[in-house]
Amino acid sequence: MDKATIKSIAQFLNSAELEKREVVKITKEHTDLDVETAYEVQEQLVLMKLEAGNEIIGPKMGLTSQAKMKQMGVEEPIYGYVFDYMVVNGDQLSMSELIHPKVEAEVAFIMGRDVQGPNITAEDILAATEYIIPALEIIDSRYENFNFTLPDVIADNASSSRVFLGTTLRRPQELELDLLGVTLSINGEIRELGAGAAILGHPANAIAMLANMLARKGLKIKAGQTILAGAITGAVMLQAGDTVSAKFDGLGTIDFKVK
Ligand code: 0L1
Ligand code: MG
Repeated sequence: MDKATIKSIAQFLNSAELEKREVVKITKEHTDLDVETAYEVQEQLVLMKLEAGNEIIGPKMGLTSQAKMKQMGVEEPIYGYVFDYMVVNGDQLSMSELIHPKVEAEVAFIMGRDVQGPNITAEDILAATEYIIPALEIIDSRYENFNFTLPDVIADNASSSRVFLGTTLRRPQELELDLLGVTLSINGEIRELGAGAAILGHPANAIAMLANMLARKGLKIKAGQTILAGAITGAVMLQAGDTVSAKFDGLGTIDFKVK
């Protein structure tokens, strides 16, 4: 695929996000879009957002659960980027800014040091992490009915849309992250629950994998970045009027209302 086509797909997906418009998956027309090219589209999309004055909070990992990987028929998770405008301040999610959002409970790593792959392990990540915080990710695929292939979702910045970051900070050594229990309730009813091990056996494994995937592109994890490790729970579709509450063992709660 030539550079101009890659840029035009990135522009198309960026406009769909900005105009809150769902679109047909890219691979319907561009049947030759493979994973490598999809990351090139994502790079262009990221560049467009940076040129528009947005800042990267950190990369994020997606498709880190066995269930999601099986569903997509893939063996490797994917990554995308969370930008400053995606971080919600306060406790309200505005439906009018989004297409068809879903919420999933995650943990985020606040990095104290740069981490340069390859050959990074979970131990390296834990040693380089300053704090762990709870997070709720709002994924909002730009594709109709979340209907996409792996290259489509990579090109679409791994469905990144919004994130609520919790205020409880814990040192990684204070937690057993694989045993971290989480419940996700909507309107007072527990809809999803899970433990940190849902993320590749241990959330630090996902961040290590991220460092090694970024290294293939000559990139690294940077000190100060806040990185979503992947979903501990399944993703739940949101409706205006919903009240969302997530409880994280030892990491407090995150509550918000969908307006
Ligand atoms: O953060 C994620 O795991 C999202 C990956 C994309 C899959 C989806 O939109 O469901
Ligand atoms: Mg996620």
